[in-house]
Order: sequence, then C-alpha cells, then structure tokens
Amino acid sequence: MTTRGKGGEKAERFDRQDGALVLAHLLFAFTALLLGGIAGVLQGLVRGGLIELPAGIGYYQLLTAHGVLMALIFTTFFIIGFLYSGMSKTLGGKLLPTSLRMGWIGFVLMVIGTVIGTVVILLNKASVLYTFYAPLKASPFFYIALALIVVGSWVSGFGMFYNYRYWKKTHKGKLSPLFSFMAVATMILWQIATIGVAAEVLLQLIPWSFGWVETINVLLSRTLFWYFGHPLVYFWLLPAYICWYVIIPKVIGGKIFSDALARLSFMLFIVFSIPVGFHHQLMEPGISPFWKYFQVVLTFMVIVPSLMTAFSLFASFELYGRSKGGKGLFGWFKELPWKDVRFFAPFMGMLVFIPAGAGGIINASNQMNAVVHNTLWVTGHFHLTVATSVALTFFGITYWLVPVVTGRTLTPRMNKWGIVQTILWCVGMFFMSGAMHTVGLFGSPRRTAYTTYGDHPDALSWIPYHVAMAVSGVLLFLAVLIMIGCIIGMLRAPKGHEEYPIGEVAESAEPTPALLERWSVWIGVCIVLIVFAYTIPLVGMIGSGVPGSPGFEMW
Ligand code: HAS
Ligand code: CU
Repeated sequence: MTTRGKGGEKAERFDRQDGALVLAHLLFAFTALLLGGIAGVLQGLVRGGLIELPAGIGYYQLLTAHGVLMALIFTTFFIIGFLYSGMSKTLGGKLLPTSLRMGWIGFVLMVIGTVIGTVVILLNKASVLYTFYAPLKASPFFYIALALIVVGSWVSGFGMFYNYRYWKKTHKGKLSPLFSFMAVATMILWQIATIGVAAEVLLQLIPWSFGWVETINVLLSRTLFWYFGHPLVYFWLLPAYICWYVIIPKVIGGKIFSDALARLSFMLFIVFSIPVGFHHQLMEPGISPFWKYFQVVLTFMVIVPSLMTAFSLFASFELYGRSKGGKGLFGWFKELPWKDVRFFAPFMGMLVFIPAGAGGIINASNQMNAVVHNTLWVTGHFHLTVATSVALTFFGITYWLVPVVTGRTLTPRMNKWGIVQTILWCVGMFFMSGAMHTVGLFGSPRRTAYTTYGDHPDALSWIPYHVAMAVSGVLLFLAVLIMIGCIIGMLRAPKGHEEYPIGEVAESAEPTPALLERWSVWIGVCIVLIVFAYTIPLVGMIGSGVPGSPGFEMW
C-alpha cells in the first residue's frame, strides 16, 4: 500500500464538523443498503420458487422496498455525502457555515421522508415499485415522503451551489477545483431533472391519491417520470465518474489526463441527459414516432461523453503505467495497484461498464427495444450499470472516505476484506445479470412474481435462470454483509491520517478554456433542447381528450 499518504506526505485532518455531516450520510446510506439487500435476497428466492413468504408479506412489497431503498435512498444519501466531502476538501478544507447548515437541513428532511416512505411500504400501502407508475395507487403518504426526499436534496444542492459561488467570488478569474466543478454539475443536473418528478408528485399523484380528483392522466405521469428517470441514472453515474476522473489517478499515483476533457464531458451530460426520457417509452402509444426518434438521437448524443470518459481513463492508466516502465501495447496494465481496494473496486466498476453501456445502446435502438422492453433483460442492464459499475465505485470510495472523515486508518486486513467483497460482488453480479439478460431474451418478463403460467413449457424453461438469479442474490447479500462489517471495522480502526485522494492534472495537458466554466451557456442549451423535445408532446398529452384512469391497488 505504497500509494497511501502515510509516512512521507502527511495528510491533513478532515474538518470535524464537515466529517460528521458526511459520515451521517454514509451511515444512513449503508443502512438503506442493508435493508434493501434483505428485501432483495428474499424477493429473489421467491421469484426462483425456492421459498414462500410468511406473514402476508408480498413479493411486490419486497420488490418495492428493494428498489426504493437501493436505487433511490442508498444512492442519493451516498452521493450527497460524497459530494459534500469533496467540496469541503477542495474549497479550502472547510464548508461555509451556511452550506453546512443546509447540508444538515437537507439530510433531516430526507431522513424524515425515507422513514415515512419505508413505514408505508412495510405496512403494504405502497407496493407500486420504485417507478411508482400510475394507475397503481399508493397511500398519499408515500408520495409525500418522496416529495420530502426531493425537497431535502434540493436544500443540500443549494448548500453546495452557495459554497461554490462564494469560492468563485473570492477567487476571481481562477478555475474552480475539478471535484467541486463536477459536484456542482451533478447537482445542477439533479435540480433540472427533479422538476419533472416534483410536478408529477405534487400536481398529479398527491391530489389523486387523496381522492381530491378521481382520475389521472397516465401517459402524462409516465412522461414526467421519465423526464426525471433518465437523468436520474446519470445522477448516479456522475459521482462514479468523479471518482474515476479525479480520485483514481491519485490512488494509482498518476495524473489526470486532461482537465478540459473532463469538464467538457460533464457539461455534455448536462446538455444531453435530460431530453431523452422517451427512450423508456418507445413501446408506449400516444407519443408520435417523430418525437421518439428525436429523443433517441439525443440519447445517442449522450453516449459521447461516456466514450470520452473511457478514452480519458485509458489515457490516465497508460500514462501512469508507462511512467513506471510498462512496455508494449498493454505492458502498463500490470503496473496498476491491483491489491489496493481503493483502486480495485472502482476499476471493476469501469470494466463492467463496457458491456453495461453496450446493453444501453441496444435498449435505445427502437427495433431492439421491442425485443427487450419489459423483460428481465432490462433488469439485467441496470444491475450492471447502477448495481455494479456505480455501486462498486461507491464501495471503493467508502473504503477510504470513512477512515478520512473519522480520522482512522484503512488497515491492511480491512483492505483485504474489501478485495474479497469486490470479487464476491463481481461473481454474484456476473451470474445474476448474465441470467437476467439471457432469460430476458427468451421473453421472461420483469416485475413478475413466481409463476409457471399453467406449466407452459416456455415458462418452465425460464425457471433454472430464475434459480441462478436467486443463488447469486445470496452471494450478493453476503457481500453486503461484508461491506457493513468493514464499515463497522473501519469505525473502530486505529486512529490515523488517511489521505483524501485528489488527483492533479498532467503537465502536458492543454489549459482549460474558460467557456467550460460558463454555466449559463450550457444550462441555456440544455433548456432549449428540453423545451424543443418536450413542449409539443406534453401539450398533446394534456389536451388529448383521452379519459383519465382511476387508481388501482393490485396487491
Ligand atoms: Fe440505461 C433502462 C439506455 C446507461 C440505468 N437504464 C435503464 C433502467 C435503469 C438504467 C435503472 O434506451 C431501467 C429503468 C426502469 O426501471 O424501467 N442506458 C441506456 C443508454 C446508456 C445507459 C443508451 N442506464 C445507464 C446507466 C445507468 C442506467 C449509466 C445507471 C447508472 N437504459 C437505456 C434504455 C432503457 C434503459 C433505452 C429502457 C429500456 C426499456 O425498454 O425499459 C448509456 O449512457 C451508456 C453509455 C456507456 C458507454 C460505456 C463507456 C465505458 C466506460 C468504461 C471505460 C472502462 C475502462 C476500463 C477505461 C458507451 C466509460 C478499461 C480497462 C480494461 C482493461 C479494458
Ligand atoms: Cu434512460
């Protein structure tokens, strides 16, 4: 573990108050991961036909708890905690008191929302899955809980913007630190995206579930959801990219390939990642093919910044490996610090993102979407993207961030457990998502409990894959337990100074053009594209004259 900032360069102590805010977010996130993991393993066993649930617990109830706690709660808490930590680190070693306070207010609002939402799900009043599609109708308190979480995240986001603006004002003409720039970009994306879900929840779902209005415009609600739902996946991805761009070069002892390229890719995400929601609605009636086509074109545009990221990462690795004397086309490969979990876990995330991204491109292609839509293939896709690429990166971050904010050390023993946990996660996800992708192509639907469809031979041939999913779910649950064990271990590790790894830009890189910090330009282009891609379809939906739907409780 030579690259760690022990000995030679002495790491600065992370600010105590800021550390408490970050730690609170991380601990809450991992509690959600544990609960979501319990729901996940049980639901996998049910679907595989291996167990039956006691005490009236329902499959869809568990599926909702799993999706909400993992995809929405774990990620949001982790991300906000991580972004605050990097703002504190790179904007002068301490958050402004106002920003810190806003971070806490946001945290408390989100905690209240999460607790209410979880209770409502456990009471079986909201088995509507993590996408809460109408006309499935949950208790109004479920939607109120969602609103609180969104509002809490806004307050936290504004806390970050406030700190960033202060820094820009007091450092006139200077380029902002890359981490903080990326954190702000991520939260801007989030603010713009959540307007859609906030409108859906406040204007449609809450009045309807309270019974103030009888019916709901289903197509409109799904469209508002996916206006949010696609950028949501980039809200998960961009913090992982921050780690790949900014943290990993430092962990391996190398340099960031290009500051300008990194900033450009984040700006392109702001521009292109929102007006693309229709790629989740390609099979839906009521949207004209032109607008679907237009949004698919933009979907293919948003692949570009990911390809730029792949290029940039390869370049960083190669620069480093060659500086260590790696020869030939791939000689640099073996110079990387494979035994350091801070590198290994995110690296496995990157590796998995290659097939995961390829799957996304398949999904976005209209004719192929007809084959995979609503099958387990899609579930396989997001277990590779968010549950492997993103989750493994977040785990990798946790292994140094918890020691940093608590003033403790990542012991070699914990590091070894981290490697074991990463391998277990990769093996579990390989089999789980492999089985999902394959059986999805055979037609096995997603969001469906155990059934043999009256012993239909096709459905029977799917069952071995569902069993494979259940068994790999058990492996993944073990990995969750190891992760939780490691966090507890790190909280009790010997005191010390772990370094917060922030990479530096390679000397050979070109200077960054100032245009890349001109937020108004990029947000302006983003708004123009959103208005163009959504206005006519939304007007059509609102004035369509199609009668609304009453609510249904199918569980
Ligand atoms: Fe997706 C459905 C299209 C990316 C998550 N996606 C979902 C759902 C989720 C999700 C949760 O067009 C399900 C929603 C639901 O419940 O219904 N997705 C895409 C496309 C991309 C994409 C085009 N998705 C993601 C990411 C996610 C995510 C990221 C989470 C984090 N997705 C779709 C579509 C659907 C969909 C349709 C709807 C399907 C349906 O019918 O319902 C792209 O952004 C992907 C671009 C990525 C790449 C890969 C770049 C590779 C990199 C790694 C480099 C590695 C290195 C290491 C350097 C082009 C950056 C190398 C080292 C070596 C040694 C080799
Ligand atoms: Cu999408």
